[in-house]
Amino acid sequence: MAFESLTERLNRAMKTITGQGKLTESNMDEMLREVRMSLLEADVNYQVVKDFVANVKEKALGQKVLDALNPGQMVVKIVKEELQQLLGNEDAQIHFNDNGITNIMMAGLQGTGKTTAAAKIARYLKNKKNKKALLVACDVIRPAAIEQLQTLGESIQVPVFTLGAETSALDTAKAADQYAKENGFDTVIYDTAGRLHIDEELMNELSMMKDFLHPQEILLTVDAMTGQDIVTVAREFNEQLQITALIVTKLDGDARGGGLLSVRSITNVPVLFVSNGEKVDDLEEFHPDRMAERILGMGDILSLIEKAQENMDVELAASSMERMQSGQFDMNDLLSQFEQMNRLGSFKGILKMIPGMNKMAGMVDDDQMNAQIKRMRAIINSMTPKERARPDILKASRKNRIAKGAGVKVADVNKLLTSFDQMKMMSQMMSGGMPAMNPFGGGFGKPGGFGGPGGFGMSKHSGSKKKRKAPVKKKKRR
Ligand SMILES: Nc1nc2c(ncn2[C@@H]2O[C@H](COP(=O)(O)OP(=O)(O)O)[C@@H](O)[C@H]2O)c(=O)[nH]1
Ligand SMILES: [Mg+2]
Repeated sequence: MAFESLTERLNRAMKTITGQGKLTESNMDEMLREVRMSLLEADVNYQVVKDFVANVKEKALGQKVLDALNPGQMVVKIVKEELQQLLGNEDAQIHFNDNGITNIMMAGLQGTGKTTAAAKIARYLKNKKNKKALLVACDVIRPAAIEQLQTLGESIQVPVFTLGAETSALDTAKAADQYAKENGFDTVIYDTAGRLHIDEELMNELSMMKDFLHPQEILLTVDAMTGQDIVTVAREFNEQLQITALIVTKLDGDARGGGLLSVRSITNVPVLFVSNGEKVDDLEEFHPDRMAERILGMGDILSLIEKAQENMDVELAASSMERMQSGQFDMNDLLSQFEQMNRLGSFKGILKMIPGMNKMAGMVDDDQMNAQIKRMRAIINSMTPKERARPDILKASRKNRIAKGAGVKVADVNKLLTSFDQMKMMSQMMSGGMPAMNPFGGGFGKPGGFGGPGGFGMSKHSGSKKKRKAPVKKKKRR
């Protein structure tokens, strides 16, 4: 995931100051030096870093901050606000045409993710904005691109218009425009061809399409992995085409993130979406405030909730949660939780969105986790309905049978049963309520962290008004 080391370094930088009772120019300078290094190492543009640090310093040395009760936390807040400013401050929105069809034109270099993003946006418009969307295949340079778009269109059930690779992009666009009008489409997304580098031919083709379509949006896809090149590419495309917004792709890779952090302030073009995977639902609306918090390791619980609402069966999750808290949780619930989790994407990604869990995320190996979950699912699937409902009846012979059925060792079955017991116990403790977690406070296992005094599920100051359940005696099983 992008920003991993930036987050860690920024956190370290700010720890130097949050612990200090008094803010002085010297400990401030030390922190800012660290912040500056972190950003440069993340490949953020030099001038952007310079301005950023100067702004933070100016604000932090302001009288109010120095006199504040906890100046360290005030500085963290200032850094967050400056980061947010850098990322654009306001959420960008798609401009819809009030008096007719909204035309959206994709642009970008080859391989940056135009075709994939076109389909993702079509899906987003259809599901979230109730649009009747049409995809148009105007990449006639690479014949496979038409097929790629058709396959994607099929998977999201959005029609794809094409005249084949023999017709020029402009003629295809003209015909598609006519077709959209005749068939009641309200939003049309034009996929276009890319090149390895910006060249005149490409720009001419795109300009002609633009002149004909008068698109409400020209969306440029840029690849996060290319770092500061994003800025160069965006600037050139913007000069020649006046792009309206950016889609930063491949944030799921190990990009350092500098491109995303620099591009807005240098080109003044807002980021509309970020893409973090190859699947059609791996697209996120870009919110500068949430991204700033994510970069600072504060998590992004709002985006996580939205993702959950979109991908999970919320009712099912709620009822399983209820069963968990009332101690009725069984293997069927566990199985359905695994399935729901699966739909939320990578574990690393999920953990990162939870405040305070950033460090944990760094330790998680997604492949290993997936293999483990697959094993656990196979074990549960080998149980009879009765065994799933009452795992406490599992004795040696049943365990043997299940292990065989799932192709695992008996030890794996035992491991699952132990985890299940632990989950059950945890859930009963958690029903006492979750305290607010401080991103700069303790981590897992530390005081104030998970399981420690004042931590996750055990806090006396959790602020939850829910009644605490009496601890349930653990049943003996084996
Ligand atoms: N990991 C990852 N891969 C992506 C993302 N977006 C696109 N891709 C992949 O990048 C490759 C190029 O994408 P494509 O849409 O064909 O790029 P185009 O040449 O600009 O149309 C394909 O293999 C996509 O699956 C993303 O956000 N994350
Ligand atoms: Mg393409």
